[in-house]
Amino acid sequence: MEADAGSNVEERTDAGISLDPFIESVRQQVENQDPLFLIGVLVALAVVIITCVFLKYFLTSKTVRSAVLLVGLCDAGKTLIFSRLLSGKFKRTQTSITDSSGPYKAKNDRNTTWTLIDLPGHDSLRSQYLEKFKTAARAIVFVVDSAIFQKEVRDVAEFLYVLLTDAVLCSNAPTVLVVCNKQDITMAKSAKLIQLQLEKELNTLRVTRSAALSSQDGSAGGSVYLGRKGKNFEFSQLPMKVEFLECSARGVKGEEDDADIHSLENSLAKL
Ligand SMILES: Nc1nc2c(ncn2[C@@H]2O[C@H](COP(=O)(O)OP(=O)(O)O)[C@@H](O)[C@H]2O)c(=O)[nH]1
Ligand SMILES: [Mg+2]
Repeated sequence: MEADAGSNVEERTDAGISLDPFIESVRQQVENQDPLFLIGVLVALAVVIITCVFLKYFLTSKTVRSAVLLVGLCDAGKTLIFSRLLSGKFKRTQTSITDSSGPYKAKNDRNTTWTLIDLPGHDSLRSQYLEKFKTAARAIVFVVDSAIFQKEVRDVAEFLYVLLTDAVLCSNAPTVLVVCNKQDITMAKSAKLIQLQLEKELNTLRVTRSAALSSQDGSAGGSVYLGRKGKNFEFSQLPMKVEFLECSARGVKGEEDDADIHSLENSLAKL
């Protein structure tokens, strides 16, 4: 028994040496300090590093993110904001089942043009469209119906949670503009109040979600922890900039009136 074990060890060390003739020759050459060989190694290293830098540069510069996504629950006012931004007109909208897009000229000196994309808000279609456009997102306009926010706060927070913990969105960090729409309605909640309530709701959601995740054999599905561990959640802890704005896509005096979406236009001009 003991003899067997001994011969096993010998075989292993034998194999170890005979498997590494290359490493052995490298070691010998380094010891002999063959200058040509050292120069060769340095040149090879330099080539590899330069190639990596170039590859990274080309890959990132190719994907110029120029899409502005309009997302939010059904009836928040996405489609109306979409047509207001593009044409300034009021349009009677229908529930959108597919995405529509158009070029939007930002109101700044740089004459930047973003591709505005109106995503359908329906539950079943949401994730599918999000997957399609998230890599191109320069900014995300998250539209909230401020008039019935109290009733929808849970759903709004759940949708926002999906966006804010998405691995791709966290690494690209597009600006998130939370538009508190329908401010023309008297019952509408202010942007400040909506922000505070969402922070509270996301704080609880984060606890239940991460508990659910850890019970699923650790397969987190590429999603990122929301905010800082061990601290109450605040939007300022996120990798992306989150801004809260008040808007009324309808306009104070009804359908014929100009919309009050200046705060949104200003933020889009600064992207
Ligand atoms: N009072 C008021 N109604 C709005 C406002 N924005 C949108 N709406 C109305 O809300 C409804 C849903 O709007 P829509 O753009 O279709 O929402 P979407 O489902 O998010 O695309 C429509 O009847 C709009 O006229 C707003 O700022 N104020
Ligand atoms: Mg719509």
